[in-house]
Amino acid sequence: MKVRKNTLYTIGIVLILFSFGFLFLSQGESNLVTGNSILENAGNVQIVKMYVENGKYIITPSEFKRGDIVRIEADMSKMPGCSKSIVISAFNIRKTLTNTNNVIEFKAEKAGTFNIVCSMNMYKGVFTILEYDGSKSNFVEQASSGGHSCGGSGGGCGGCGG
Ligand SMILES: [Cu+2]
Repeated sequence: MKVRKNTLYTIGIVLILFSFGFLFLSQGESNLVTGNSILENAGNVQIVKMYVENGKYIITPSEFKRGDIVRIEADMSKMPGCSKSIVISAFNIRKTLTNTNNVIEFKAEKAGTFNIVCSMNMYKGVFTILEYDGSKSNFVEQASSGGHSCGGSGGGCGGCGG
């Protein structure tokens, strides 16, 4: 009788331990789900592809939604010369892309049409951030007048590759 009772206790304790184990496991899973919703709170991540063609930054898609996290991934095989040196002044971004660091991320915290240029203002492109409701803002950032233009008399930073 006494042995049987102990065996039952042992089985009981093992079962309880297992239950705790499962509780911890399921807790871990629900934490993962929580992690996802934290990302959602930070903003939807919009993946954007970018390369240079005829002296221009081609950005696909070129329209994002306000509040999104914009993640620009550059195709470095199509980023000639100083086009790698990116300036998005509206979002205080200055970054020189490399083969091992070809991503620019920022939060689309204001709506409008904005410029992306190379550090010498040679290569140019635009992108648009739509309002929260998907409508288009009237704001258009004025292009800087400085620097060279591609196809003109030529700049001193590696030329405008096609
Ligand atoms: Cu340049």
